[in-house]
Amino acid sequence: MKSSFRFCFGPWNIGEGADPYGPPVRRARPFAWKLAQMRRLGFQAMMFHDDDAVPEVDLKTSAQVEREARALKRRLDAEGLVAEMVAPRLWFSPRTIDGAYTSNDPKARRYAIERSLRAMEIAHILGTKLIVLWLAREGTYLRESKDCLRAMDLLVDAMNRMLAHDPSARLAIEPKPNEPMDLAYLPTVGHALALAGRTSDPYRVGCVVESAHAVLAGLDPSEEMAFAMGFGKLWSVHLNDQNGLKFDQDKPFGSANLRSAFNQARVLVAQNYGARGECVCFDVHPFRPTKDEHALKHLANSRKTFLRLAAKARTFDERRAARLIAARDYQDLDQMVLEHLLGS
Ligand code: GLO
Ligand code: MG
Repeated sequence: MKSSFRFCFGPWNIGEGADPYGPPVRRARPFAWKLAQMRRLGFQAMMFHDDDAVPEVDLKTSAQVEREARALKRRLDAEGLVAEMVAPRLWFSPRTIDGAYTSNDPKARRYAIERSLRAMEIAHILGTKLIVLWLAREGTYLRESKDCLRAMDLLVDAMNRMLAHDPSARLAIEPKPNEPMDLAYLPTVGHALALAGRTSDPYRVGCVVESAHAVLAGLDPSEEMAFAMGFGKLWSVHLNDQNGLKFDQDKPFGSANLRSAFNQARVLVAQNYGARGECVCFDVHPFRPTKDEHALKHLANSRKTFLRLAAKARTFDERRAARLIAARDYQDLDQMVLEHLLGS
């Protein structure tokens, strides 16, 4: 199916199925293989952690990092692909066990900022201005261990350093309420945008909304997207699904709640998402029992479901819906949505 959307995923979305209770269950695919699948699956862009782009980035000199990032850019160009964003992976290092920008240890905080500036260099070479900040360990297991007011100051300081480092870069905060931490500091779009307002250049600090993260916060993903759009700040989406308040499931888009997925597609279509170059990214993982030979289906299926739901959004009878709303006939409005999704 042809579409005007630019679709995107990250190398970590073709995973091997390890979880806290068991080892990998599928073979590890080299990066080149993942790259080669993209166009065939109808994807045009790739998301990168800094160390997806330059493995073991902490162990390399600036010159090495630059050389490897340039080589990757040539590979992307050759495949006709673009880099959507680069995200500093601040949560793997032994130095950030107790957090990165908000760690109580000044050495850890310094490392986090230096590493983020490096990630920005990589982004610059890969030709993207979007830096995604998923603040994985900026939170606590026990609230008494950190001071929230101070944590906000530290987050603002870190972002200001990044904004000053590259005046053309934009920071997209990816809010999430929990996992890996019990309690995260920026759990929702509202928190992220409020903090953006305290930075030195609020216009360059926005959001990426992940469906599952909104569900984990007890919120409606399409409303989180709309809220960010209301500020001109929905710069990316991580579409996926989540069956209630469980571990972070990253299910295929629409898998748990088709109606919620429809509402997400509907708000994106209605607001012409993508017209300013935004990508439709899927942050999805295969179910653990998935066999090797089926290990790309979650991506292809998420894309297919999104396109089907975008078409449903376009064919939704808005005039009839408006009449039912005017008559306050929400019973039939509800049924109209269900029948539209069920098809004839
Ligand atoms: C985890 C996040 C993660 C980020 C990725 C980019 O819950 O969704 O997948 O999107 O690391 O920063
Ligand atoms: Mg995500």
